[in-house]
Amino acid sequence: MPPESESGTTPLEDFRTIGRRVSNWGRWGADDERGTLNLITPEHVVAAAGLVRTGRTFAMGIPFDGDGPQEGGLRGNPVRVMQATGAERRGRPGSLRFSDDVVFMALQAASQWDALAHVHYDGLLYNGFPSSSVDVTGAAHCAVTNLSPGVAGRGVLLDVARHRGVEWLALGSAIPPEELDEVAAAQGVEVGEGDVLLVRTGWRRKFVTDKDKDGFKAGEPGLSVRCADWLHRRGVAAVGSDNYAVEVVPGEYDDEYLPFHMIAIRDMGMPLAEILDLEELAADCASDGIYEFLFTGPPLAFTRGAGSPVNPLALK
Ligand code: UVW
Repeated sequence: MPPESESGTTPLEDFRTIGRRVSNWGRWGADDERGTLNLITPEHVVAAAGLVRTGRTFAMGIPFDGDGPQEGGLRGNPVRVMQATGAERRGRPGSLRFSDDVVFMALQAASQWDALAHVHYDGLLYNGFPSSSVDVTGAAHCAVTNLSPGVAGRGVLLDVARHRGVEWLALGSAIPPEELDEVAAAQGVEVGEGDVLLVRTGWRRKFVTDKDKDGFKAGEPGLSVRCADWLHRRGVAAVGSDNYAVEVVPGEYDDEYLPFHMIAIRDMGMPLAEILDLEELAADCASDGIYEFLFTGPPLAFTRGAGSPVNPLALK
């Protein structure tokens, strides 16, 4: 029997109630800062490596350039400039010329991991660390370096947009857990312990089609908070999506912004991967009917970082 909040037949519970039910605090020790990544065992990685059969490889990071969806504000698109082009001699002897570049960007500017330090509420981070452990110098606890050596294991794509027969879901369209089951059954794939779940809403396709930066960030389709129980019961290790926050926006509570973030990151200890490009992978999965693969997504080891750019790969 699913908990009522997962069944969709009763009013939504307070997000804190859901968070308490799916909490992983203490599960891997009082000092744990890796959260649900602990669910990816060496055996899972070995099994996931066996999913590579053809060598087809799909990069899911979007281009890190000025054409991304995050114009202006705190997280404008990455700005990259050359500080050497090879035209200069640079005082070195001989024939060598070299080019170098410099980049200015928020760690959350494009495809990214949210570290467990990214979100907190009621004064506490994942596993009960005080929110004061994040200050202007960065995160003393739950920093992105705790995702090292990286996220590698079985990936599963649930292509919700294709299942609904649309190019992209509408802004504000919530994906309930029952639909995740439906899509998985239709695709002939199961989501299990230690998996990295990728959910395709088509929101990246919409952006690539209409190039509407304001529209990309005005809201989005995504997971309902009711999916938290579903993910917890299956032991999913991490979730990624082609939208900017994984979850539906506007959300399901009038007075809480990004409630799934609070439950997933702070209560479950689950890193989220955002602004992914799942288009080529999804087309390939639709053509061969195989929705599982080896997923790798190492973060960059930004000391005390609350997130990291990422270019995850799916290998089939
Ligand atoms: C916030 O905007 C707080 O988070 P994210 O980038 O993870 O959606």
